[in-house]
Amino acid sequence: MQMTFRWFGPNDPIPLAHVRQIPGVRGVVSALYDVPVGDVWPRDGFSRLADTVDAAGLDLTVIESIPVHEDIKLGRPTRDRLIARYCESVRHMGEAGVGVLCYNFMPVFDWTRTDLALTLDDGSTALAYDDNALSRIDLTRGTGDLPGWATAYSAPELAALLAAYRDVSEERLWEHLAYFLERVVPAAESAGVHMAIHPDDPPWPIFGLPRVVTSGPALERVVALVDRPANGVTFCTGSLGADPANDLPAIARSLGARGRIHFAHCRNIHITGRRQFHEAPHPSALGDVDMRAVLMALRDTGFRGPMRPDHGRMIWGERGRPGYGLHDRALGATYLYGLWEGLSGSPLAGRNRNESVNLTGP
Ligand code: DNO
Repeated sequence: MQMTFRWFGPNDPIPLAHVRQIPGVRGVVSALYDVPVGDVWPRDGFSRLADTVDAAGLDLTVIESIPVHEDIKLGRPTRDRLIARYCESVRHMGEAGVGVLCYNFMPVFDWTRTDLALTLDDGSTALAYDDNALSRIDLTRGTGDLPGWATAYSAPELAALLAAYRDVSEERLWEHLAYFLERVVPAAESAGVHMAIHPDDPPWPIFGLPRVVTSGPALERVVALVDRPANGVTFCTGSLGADPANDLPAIARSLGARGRIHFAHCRNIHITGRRQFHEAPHPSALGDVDMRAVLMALRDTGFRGPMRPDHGRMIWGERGRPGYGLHDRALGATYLYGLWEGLSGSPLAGRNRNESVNLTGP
């Protein structure tokens, strides 16, 4: 296992120098933030990013994410050209030496929350979701700058997209995902890149849009669409864990045993009602995700990939990008690192990246 931390590039208020000081963190998860969706991500862009991260004493380990253009998810005729460009981007990241790509196949919206700063009992604030509150959001006004919505659409653009998805049933969306993977996975394989689909967050349809990557069986179906090691998943405890029907350790064991977990996002959540939850501190006892059981499953199945603490709360008066402050994520990283060390039964080697490391333990 390699502990990593997400960094939003030079505009991230958290400097890499601070990331470097988090105990155990050696890798960075990042992306190019200035490439329009659908364009090729240039090789030199990846190399520059890798050099910046390297200069800070860290490794660029994961690209999260190269967004999948809506035309691909909609199965429009333009998809062939867009998929060819996607393959080129994947080749470029491989050439720059980055081996894991986290991406998602959620129509229109990426991760979605209805409250960015719910105050918890201890005075910290956390991201929260409530299906009733979602139903009160008026999409006729566009997406505005609401949380998690990587692309902000104008009201007419959004209306057109939502209308286009009315013809896309869940089965159609599966077909479009298969079409995409049949073309991208071979390119990834030859570029030395592992594809790691991120589960839908939350794991149910929102705004009447189909969402299919929501459960263990769905993830099994994804990896079977193109049955190659390069076609794997991001195991996200917070996304999958929002549905109490998902048995996280069992899902991790099944996919992990076949070497299909290429990246782990670890985050705890507390379920407060039907389709209602808020994010919680990382330790098992403080939410509904049994983090210890999940990490045990990953460890038992020989997980060697990158892991990152996913969202954190805002604590100690920190202000910043919702879910992506420094303090609580750093605490999460340290907790996860210690938990892994405890489960491994021996100290984790590697004080810095130049020393030999054996993070999988005995
Ligand atoms: C949220 C993230 C997601 C993730 C994408 C991957 O914080 O986990 O936005 O990056 O869904 O494509």
